[in-house]
Amino acid sequence: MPEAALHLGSGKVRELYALDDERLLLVTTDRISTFDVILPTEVPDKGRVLTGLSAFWFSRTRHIVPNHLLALRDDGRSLECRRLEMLPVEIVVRGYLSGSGWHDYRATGSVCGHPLPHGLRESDRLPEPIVTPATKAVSGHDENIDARTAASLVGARRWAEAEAVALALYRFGAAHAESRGIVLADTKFELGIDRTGTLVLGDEALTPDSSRFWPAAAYTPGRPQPSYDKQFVRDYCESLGWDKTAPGPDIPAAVVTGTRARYVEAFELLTELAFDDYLADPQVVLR
Ligand code: PZK
Repeated sequence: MPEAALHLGSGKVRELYALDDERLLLVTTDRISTFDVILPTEVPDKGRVLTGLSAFWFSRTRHIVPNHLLALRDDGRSLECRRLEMLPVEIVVRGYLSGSGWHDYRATGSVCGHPLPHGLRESDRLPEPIVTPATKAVSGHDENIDARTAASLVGARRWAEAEAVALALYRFGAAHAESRGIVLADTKFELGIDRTGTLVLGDEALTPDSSRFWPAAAYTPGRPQPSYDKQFVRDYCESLGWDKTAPGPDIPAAVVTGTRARYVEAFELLTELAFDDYLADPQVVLR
């Protein structure tokens, strides 16, 4: 990052900088979190896998919605982005019943105001994908809200537009992933508005950090599914009997290597590119 850039904020995994009044730099690190805790051990190339996947999807979904990507830097882990006015809601699309969706369904039979059929099991495919908005609560944990509440936060017309865009993005991503042996169970989008008032896709898109990717070959409803990327890390952490509060444990080299391989495998399946080609020329994902 040669030029002066003002650090705007840190996520668990990403760093955000201002380049100027109109441009941001979104840097994805090799940090990994599990059970909501950042671990002390990094996974080499994880940042470049996530950045490359995001850039890949941005380039292939422009027919659905414009996005904030201006440039992919040659480090492979940094995106120059247009600065947007971000909507104050996260937009999750769920095609399968998992995580907080499964939790809410078990308690109420509904998810974010969507009544669902009786008798669904954990990880079951839904009859149709549903849009489940959430707000960032002060606790740092997202809080599911219903469409009425989302519409009151962004306006009814804007909410209708955001819902339609998010559904179309999910359907596109899920169909592509399915053809490559990956179930896209759910995914989170962050949308913003540009200076002309146009709705624009921001943040990262359709990555394993913003989505649940499940290996299709192992899909078995009725229980939680193994995660495509983080399962080795989760299994190792579970084997320690760690209480899931910070600081997390160091991760052994073999678990790191296996996890890196899973990220690279997801990248290669979804992009149909060799990861080495991406390292040699990051722009390859945009073509
Ligand atoms: C924006 N975040 C999340 C927080 C991170 C990321 N295009 C944009 N315009 C204006 N703001 C944002 C974006 C994007 N993307 C994203 N916060 C603001 C965030 C902390 C670290 F890397």
